[in-house]
Amino acid sequence: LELLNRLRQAIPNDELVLHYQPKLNLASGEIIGVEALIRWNSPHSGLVSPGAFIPLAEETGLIIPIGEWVLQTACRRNRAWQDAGYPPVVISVNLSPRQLARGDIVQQVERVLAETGLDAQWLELEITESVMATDVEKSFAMLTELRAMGVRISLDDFGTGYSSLSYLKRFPVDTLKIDQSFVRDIAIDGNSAAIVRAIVSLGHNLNLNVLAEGIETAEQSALLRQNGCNEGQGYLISRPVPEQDFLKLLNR
Ligand code: G
Ligand code: G
Ligand code: NA
Ligand code: MN
Repeated sequence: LELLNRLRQAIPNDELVLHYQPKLNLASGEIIGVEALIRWNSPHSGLVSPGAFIPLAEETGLIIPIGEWVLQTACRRNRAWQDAGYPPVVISVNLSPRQLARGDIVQQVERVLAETGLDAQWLELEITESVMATDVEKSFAMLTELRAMGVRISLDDFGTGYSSLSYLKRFPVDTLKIDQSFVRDIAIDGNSAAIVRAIVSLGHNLNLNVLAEGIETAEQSALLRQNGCNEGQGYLISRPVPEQDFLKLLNR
């Protein structure tokens, strides 16, 4: 309860921050995008990772104002980088199922893009497979509208959820993010390697981008490229870092 009260104050007290993790074209080394990941700079406990407060925020509904803050901030910063002359990148924002369940995400995204002046093509929303399985018709309609606006959609943690492939066939999605559990074991476990290969060919055959997350070693990166996966993210390239550190990477 005390944690909850402190978390409620986090937005008005300006204690939330975004860190940024680049996404790379593995072949060229070029930064093609960046994922915004929230942290809570709490005067009480220091820099708190989202794993420690996002579940509470989801339970209590605080994820709604927090999620809106993340969307606003990510779009505003990305527009500021473009205005400052940095090479343009797509910024990805994680959406909780609850933010979609509320039903006004399309209007919220429209408003934030208008307020920040960011073109829709530079925003991507990361959703998990569970979103596709809950209230399918409503999710389908909202994602279709977002995509019609030019916003991209990626499926996070792909391969770990419960969704059937029939959802994938009809859902408006641009990118599959191969879950890091498969990437972690790709060099040591034949089954993980086989699953990665299957996701890559499934995605490409459906005309989707496929990105591997959680790349920690050069060997994993090489194996991914050998298996046709050309986009990646992970500690090998960069941890999620504060804005100024990300901009140094973007400038290189
Ligand atoms: O680095 P990492 O500790 O950043 O993130 C831990 C978890 O928190 C991940 O599952 C990530 O998707 C989630 N997360 C990070 N930032 C956000 C955010 O802005 N919104 C939501 N809903 N989840 C986030
Ligand atoms: O659920 P989502 O995929 O958004 O969560 C991303 C999480 O994975 C974040 O906590 C982020 O810090 C973490 N992460 C990103 N790259 C790596 C990596 O290379 N290795 C590990 N172990 N975690 C990573
Ligand atoms: Na994510
Ligand atoms: Mn993920």
